[in-house]
Amino acid sequence: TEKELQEILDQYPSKVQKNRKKHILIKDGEQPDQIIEANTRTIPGIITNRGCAYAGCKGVVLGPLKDMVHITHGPIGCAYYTWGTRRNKAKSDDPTQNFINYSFSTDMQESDIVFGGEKKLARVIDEVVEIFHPKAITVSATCPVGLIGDDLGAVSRAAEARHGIPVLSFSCEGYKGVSQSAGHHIANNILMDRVIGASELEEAPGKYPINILGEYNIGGDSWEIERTLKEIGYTIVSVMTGDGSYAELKNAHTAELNLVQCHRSINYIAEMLETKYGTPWLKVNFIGMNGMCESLRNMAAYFGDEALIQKTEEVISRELARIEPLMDQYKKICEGKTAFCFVGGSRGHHYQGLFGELGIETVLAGYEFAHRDDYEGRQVIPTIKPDADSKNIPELHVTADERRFRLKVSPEKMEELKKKIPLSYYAGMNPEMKDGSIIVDDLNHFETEEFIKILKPDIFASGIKDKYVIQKMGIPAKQLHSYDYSGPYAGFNGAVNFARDVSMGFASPTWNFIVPPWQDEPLLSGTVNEEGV
Ligand code: CFM
Ligand code: HCA
Repeated sequence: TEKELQEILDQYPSKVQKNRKKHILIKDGEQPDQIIEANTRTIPGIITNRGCAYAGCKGVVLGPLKDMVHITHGPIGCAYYTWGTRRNKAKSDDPTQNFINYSFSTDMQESDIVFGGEKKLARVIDEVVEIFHPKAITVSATCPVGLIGDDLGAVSRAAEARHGIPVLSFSCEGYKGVSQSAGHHIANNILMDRVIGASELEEAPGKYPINILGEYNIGGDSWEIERTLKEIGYTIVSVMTGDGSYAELKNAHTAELNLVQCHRSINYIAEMLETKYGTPWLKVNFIGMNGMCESLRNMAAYFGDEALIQKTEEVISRELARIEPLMDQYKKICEGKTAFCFVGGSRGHHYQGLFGELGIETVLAGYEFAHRDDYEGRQVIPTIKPDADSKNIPELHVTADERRFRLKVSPEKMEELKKKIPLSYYAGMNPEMKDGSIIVDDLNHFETEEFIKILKPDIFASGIKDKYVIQKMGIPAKQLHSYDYSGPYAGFNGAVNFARDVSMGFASPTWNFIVPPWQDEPLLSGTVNEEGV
C-alpha cells in the first residue's frame, strides 16, 4: 500500500527520499499516465545492480560478434569481468574465425596511466592481427583511458591503414552515461556507421529475409528461436548480435523486416535502418508460449503470404501440442506463487508472460537502466527531457541511402498493419502489470530487503549481485541474466527449460533450512539521520 511504501521511503534521508520516490510506482489502472523517472544517475553510496557504459558497449552489444577481436583498452579488471560471464554463445563453421572464448586487453599498468597508453594499444592491435587474422577489430575505452586522454580514434585509424582491416574504436568509458544504456547507444551508432550495409550484396539469398535485433544468444536463446523461424521458412540475414558476425552484419541492409526483441539495447539501429533503407521494424517477444505464438503470427501478418500464415499455424499447433502437457506438469508445482522480476532493460517485462503461463503472478518488477518508454510505451519519447548525461552520447543522424532505400511496404499498407501489429512500437511494461503491483526503477539493496519483508515473494528473478543475499533470506533466486548456467529460456523449448528450473527451485527442500534474518534477533538496530551519524 501507499502507507507501507511511505514507511520504506521514510527511512531515507530527505534528499534521497525525494529522489527515490519518483522511481517507484504502485500500479493504478485508474491513472493511465503514471510517470516513472528512469535513466538518471544513481545516488552515490546506494548499492545498485547497474553496470557501466563499457559493459553495455563491449560486454553487451559488441562482445557477441564472433569473428571480430574485441580489445579492451584499460586495466585488466574490465576485460576480466566481462570474460564469458554473460554466456552469449557462438559457434562458427570456420573455427579460426570464432574468438568468443578469448579476452583481449592492453592490461594497462601504472606507468601507462602516467605516460599514456597509445603505443601499447598500437602494439596490441599489431599482435592481434599477426596471431589471429580477424576480419575486423573493435577497441573499447575504459574509464582511465578517457581520463588520461588517449586518442583511440587516431590509434585505430593508423592501425587500419597498416593492416587493411576495419579497426573500430568506441569511446565507451564507463562514466559516459548513467548505466550500460549509454554503451548500447555508442555501440549502435558505430555499427550502423561502419558495418551495417558495408557489403555489396543487393538481395538477400532467400525468402522472407529478416534481421533479428536485440537477441544475444544467452544460453543458446537465439538458436532455439532460429530453429522455429527457419522451419517456418524465414531467411535470417543477421542476428544482432547473438552468435552474430561482422560478415553477416554487413548484409543487414538486404532484409525485408527487422525484428526487435530487446528494444532497450538496440532500438537506435532499428530506427536508423528504417530511415536509411526503408525497412520497418516489428517488436517481438520470444519469451513464453504466448509471446512466441503472437510474435510468429505478427511476422506472418506482416508478409501477408497465405502459405506463410498457414505454415506458421501448423508449426504453432504442433509445438504447443508437444510442450503444453510438459508445461501443465510444472504448472502444478508453480500455480498460485508470486515473483519479483527485476532485470536490466527488457527482461523485467518479457519474463512476466512466462511466469504468468505457469500460474505465477509478478508482484514487483522493474529495470536496472531502462528509459521511460520501456515502462510507459514509446509514445512518451517526445516528452522525455534530455539531461546533461544523455547529451553526453553523440546522436548519429542518418538519411535515406540514395541507392539502396526502398520502401518495403507502402505507406497505406503500413498504416493498416500498424493497427494490427506492433510495427515501430512497443507499449512498455506498465500497461501489462496488475493493479497494486510495484514497479521500481534501479531497485537497490535496501529496497530489495524491505520489499521482500512486506511482499514475501516465492521467487526472485534478478542477477548475480543480489542473488545470494536473497537466497540467504530463504527465497529461491533465479538469475534472468545468465540463467544460472542453464537455458535456453526463449522459444518453445526454452519455456519448458524455464518451467523445469523454476519448479526445481520451488521443490528444493533447502529453503526450509534457512531462517530469514528478520525472524531472528536483530544484530544491529538504529536509524540514519540527515547528518548520517
Ligand atoms: Fe537487453 Fe539483454 Fe536486457 Fe540488456 Fe544486460 Fe543481458 Fe539484461 Mo544482463 S541486452 S537490456 S544490457 S535483454 S546483459 S542479454 S540480461 S542486463 S535485461
Ligand atoms: C552487465 C552484464 C549482465 C550482468 C548480470 C548480473 C549480464 O550488465 O554488464 O548482474 O547478473 O547479463 O551478464 O547484465
